[in-house]
Formats: sequence, structure tokens, C-alpha cells
Amino acid sequence: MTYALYYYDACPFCQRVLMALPKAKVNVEKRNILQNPKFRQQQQQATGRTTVPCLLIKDEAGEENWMFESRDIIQYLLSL
Ligand SMILES: N[C@@H](CCC(=O)N[C@@H](CS)C(=O)NCC(=O)O)C(=O)O
Repeated sequence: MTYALYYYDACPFCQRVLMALPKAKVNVEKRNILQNPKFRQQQQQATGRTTVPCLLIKDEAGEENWMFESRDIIQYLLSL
């Protein structure tokens, strides 16, 4: 599995997730959608939304799962 967090700094919900990342046992790549519009476009194409935070979970087969809601993302990451 690989994990990537779509976020931007001024978003308070993103900050909550970012603060939880050090407690997670997995590595999460940080993808700032304002610094890199390619990430914003990827997210929008895949989900139809640009809301952040958004966690991309990719399995070994390359299947993608996109998770919204800071609370759900934190709960999920800390459960791994
Ligand atoms: N309930 C959501 C709120 C997320 C949210 O409102 N994100 C804002 C930025 S702080 C956003 O992306 N707004 C733009 C949009 O929804 O396209 C959460 O806890 O993750």
C-alpha cells in the first residue's frame, strides 16, 4: 500500500491531519495542491472534488481509494 495526502497549508483540517502523521506507522507522501497544480488536477479528475484534506490509498494492484474528512483520515491512519 502507498499513501498520499492532498492538502494545503492554510487549511485547518489539513493541519489536523498533518499533526497526526508522525503518530502513524506508515509513510504518507505529502502532496501540496497549491504548490503543485498537477496534484489538484489529479484529485479532481479522480474524485470530482478539490476538497482537502484527501488521502489517496493505493494498493499493490494500483487500485486507488480516495478518502475525505480529516477525522476519518486520522482515524484510519492511526489504525494501521
Ligand atoms: N469536513 C471536512 C472539511 C474540509 C474542508 O472544508 N476543506 C476546505 C479547505 S479548509 C476545502 O477544501 N474547501 C474547498 C472545496 O471543498 O473545494 C474535513 O474535516 O476534512
